Amino acid sequence: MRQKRIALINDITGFGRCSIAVMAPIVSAMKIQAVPIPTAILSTHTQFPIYYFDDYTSKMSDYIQTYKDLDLEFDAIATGFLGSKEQVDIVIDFIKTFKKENSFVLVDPVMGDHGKLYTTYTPEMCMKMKELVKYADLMTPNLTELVTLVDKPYPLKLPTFDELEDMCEQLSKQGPTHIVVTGIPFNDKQILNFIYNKGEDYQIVMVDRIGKDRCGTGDVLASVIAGSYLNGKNFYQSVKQATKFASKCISYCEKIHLPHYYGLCFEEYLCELGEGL
Ligand code: PXL
Repeated sequence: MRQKRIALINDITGFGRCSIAVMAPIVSAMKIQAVPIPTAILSTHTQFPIYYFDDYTSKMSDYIQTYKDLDLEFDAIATGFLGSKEQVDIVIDFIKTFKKENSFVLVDPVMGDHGKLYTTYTPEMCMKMKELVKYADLMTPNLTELVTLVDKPYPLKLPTFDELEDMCEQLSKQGPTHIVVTGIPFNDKQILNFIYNKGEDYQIVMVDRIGKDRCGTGDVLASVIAGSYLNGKNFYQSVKQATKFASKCISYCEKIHLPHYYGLCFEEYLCELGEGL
């Protein structure tokens, strides 16, 4: 017997609480071994006015080769921020090598937010991201990422549930069985998370809107979902746990007036993630 193990293919960012710096402690708290595979190394994330960005593309294949030589096994693979279009091919090769019958792939298509793509995101990267979708079992796009992946413009008003379902169905036809569209602004007081499970009715998880949007929320959600799903919960339960945990962290950030781009103070509640496992 061994512990569950997840490969985290994502960037390492020093300050700002995103990606591996968030995902590794969160899944570890859920008693899962985290194996970081860096895509880039940044001093702060790209929402800061300045950041140092070291693209890791040219090193990734050698880094991964040792895992191939060691015949390592992973129960899950979670991908996030990718620093170049070549990385998508490296990630696809990783999935082809390491995904086993009982393992799953979670793709968080970190591309943009609020209707805009991140500055590091080129049109070629968008095209490549569509290739990665084919290998996903679970996906956690926000609305900006969902519309980009299904070639729709960012909507001027809140899409209807039927429209969301149609877009998810279109995305699901390319790969993922389970999709949660995270952080959709529903009204002044609430945020909608729209869950699509292939062949089933959609589900909704509403959460209170607490202050303004915070960078890194998607990373916290994706890690709790990955950890919870790997620990045997179903997708809905995993999303529920993730949104509840993120809300708690966001409330704390508001309480201490943390700047919105400093990420979520997940450390405050990390121990609670291991309870009841
Ligand atoms: O939280 C998503 C994210 C991850 N990694 C980097 C980012 C961002 C969002 O801006 O800049 C480097």
